[in-house]
Amino acid sequence: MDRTLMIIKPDAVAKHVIGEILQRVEAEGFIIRQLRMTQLSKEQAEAFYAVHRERSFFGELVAFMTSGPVVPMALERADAVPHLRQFIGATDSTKAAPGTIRREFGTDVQCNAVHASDSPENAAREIEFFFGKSA
Ligand code: 3AN
Repeated sequence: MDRTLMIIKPDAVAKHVIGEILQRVEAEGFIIRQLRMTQLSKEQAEAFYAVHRERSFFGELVAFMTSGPVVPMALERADAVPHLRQFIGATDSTKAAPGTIRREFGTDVQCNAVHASDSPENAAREIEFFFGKSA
């Protein structure tokens, strides 16, 4: 079994769809191993998204991710990283396939409801970021 990190972002938390998203994730066979609600500081959001530091949208991304609470979770499943990426859909919610979480619950390229790790290495780093080394 592999692990990945998913974050329910501030837009989806504000829309009160945490429960619906968790229901879909569990129905897809993911086991929730860790879960919490937290408010990211600017420093934490900048650290989490450090790989995007040079991107034009970095400031906006940090502002959005600190605009309200987020719900990070460690999920376990066979092929967890690629399976979750496929399941949530394309980055831009307007272009994500029908039925995917980003299409159903997101709005655009920034307010796209959820984050999912893009590699097993980043999944390990991101799970440690929110839940510590023992997770
Ligand atoms: P993904 O989350 O699908 O791996 P990335 O790694 O390209 O997408 O982008 C990281 C995050 O940055 C995305 N989840 C999205 O919220 C945000 N983002 C990407 N492109 C843009 C953009 N053009 N404008 C604003 N935010 C963006």
